Amino acid sequence: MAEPNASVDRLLFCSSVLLIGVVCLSIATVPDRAAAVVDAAYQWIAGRFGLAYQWMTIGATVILAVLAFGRHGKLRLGGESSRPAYSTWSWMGMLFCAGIGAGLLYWSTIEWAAYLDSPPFGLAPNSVEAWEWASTYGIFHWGLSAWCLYCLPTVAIAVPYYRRRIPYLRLSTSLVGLFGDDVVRRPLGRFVDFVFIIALVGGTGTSLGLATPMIGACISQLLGVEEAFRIDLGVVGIAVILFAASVYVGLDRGIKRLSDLNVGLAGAFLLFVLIAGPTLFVLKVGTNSVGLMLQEFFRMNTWTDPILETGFVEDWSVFYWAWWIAYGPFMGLFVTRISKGRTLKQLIVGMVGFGTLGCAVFYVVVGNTAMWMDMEGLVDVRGLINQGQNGSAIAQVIAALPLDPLPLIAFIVIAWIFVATTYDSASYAIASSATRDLVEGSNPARWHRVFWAFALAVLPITLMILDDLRAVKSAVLVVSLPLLAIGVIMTVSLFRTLEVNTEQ
Ligand code: NM2
Repeated sequence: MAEPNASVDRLLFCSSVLLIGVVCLSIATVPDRAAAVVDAAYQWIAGRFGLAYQWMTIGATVILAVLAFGRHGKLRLGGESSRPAYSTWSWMGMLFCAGIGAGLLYWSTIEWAAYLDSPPFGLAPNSVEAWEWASTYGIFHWGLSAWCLYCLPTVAIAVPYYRRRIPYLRLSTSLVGLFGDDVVRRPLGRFVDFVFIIALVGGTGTSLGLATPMIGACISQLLGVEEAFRIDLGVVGIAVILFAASVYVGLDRGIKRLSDLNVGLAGAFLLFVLIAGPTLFVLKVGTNSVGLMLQEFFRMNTWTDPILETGFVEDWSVFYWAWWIAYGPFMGLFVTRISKGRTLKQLIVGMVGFGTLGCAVFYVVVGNTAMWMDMEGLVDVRGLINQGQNGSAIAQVIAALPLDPLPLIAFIVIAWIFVATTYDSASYAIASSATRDLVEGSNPARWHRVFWAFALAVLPITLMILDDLRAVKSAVLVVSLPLLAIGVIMTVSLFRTLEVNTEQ
């Protein structure tokens, strides 16, 4: 139920809507110039700030390890006597589905193929090492370090929210340790919340910008028709209806149910692919990749490619870290909302552990099956990727599974639900941030939640007009940049809050 006095924060609402409108209109009216600008922005940010993204990731991992296993690990959110509101299973499902969208389906199927021609560490393209690393690097990009980028803002928001009983669930809540409880109302706090909204619009823009052509290609494959922009528009339309309905219904009835369904369907799909596909090959390559990743974990985190400068780090690791960072505060708000009653250690270990595991399973099962199909000459995945036909590559891999067209139909449905479960919680989080005086346990107005569900679809549609993967990837790089600075301030603030609370 919406609080009677929970009114929309007009300044935040209008400035965000205005900025999104101006950006989308500019892209739509001069797409060629926009594509060039966006490309230049990517190069500039990745080139100059790439190292900062890498350090942010390393820093988040170290800090979370200290917090989980240090003396603060026992701190219980919501007070000693509070108990978790959701079962661990639902909690994990909800947080996984919120933070992971169809991007996982997209990249887990084809990321390895993109790495073969330009492998990491200066390895020879298509060499044995290049193949082994190709199926490993994706697991890293969706692994422990990445989940720490989700978990740090969660802890930074959850601790002051529950310990200091800050009545607002916003990114600016994380700053109260340094700037006082009323920072959420002051210009600094409102600016931070504005950055949050824009970051999330950009982050989700990349997600739907990738997912739509993928689902569109799967539908074309299913119906045996040419890929077309109108199919993609239909795909977005159905996705919007799904997540608008879910966020309209609300957190427990809509978002939770859809997440539970999503986990069940995705689990069944993975099991099917594992059994129906080349099981032994998948397990062997998977085991090999996990070992390689564990052994080279520090190397991957700190590899800056200073001598060869192949561009691998900027094109992939930095892009991914930026994408995770853009989603980070949103995950922070959402997971804070559902984590009352859990200790910090449970929160950190559960979120990072389960998230890493869930993503790794996708990469191992789906990615290695696709790799096997390419090796056996069943689907020319690498050829299609080199021609930029990523969506068709994914559709053909799924269509080549036994019992066609059932897996393809299941894949389309799962992809849609994955999109919906990310976007419904994203709309919810933005609406919460742009609402004044939203007290603990209450919800932003329905029309407001649904408005954001629709607004979130505008940028991806515009990006699709550009039809350029670089442009889609650039959205996250641009929007996540200010979050690097906010991330540092937020962390210092977190430690202040923890110290003060321990002294009391
Ligand atoms: N992350 C997890 O589409 C998606 O999967 C959304 C992407 C940030 C790389 C999340």
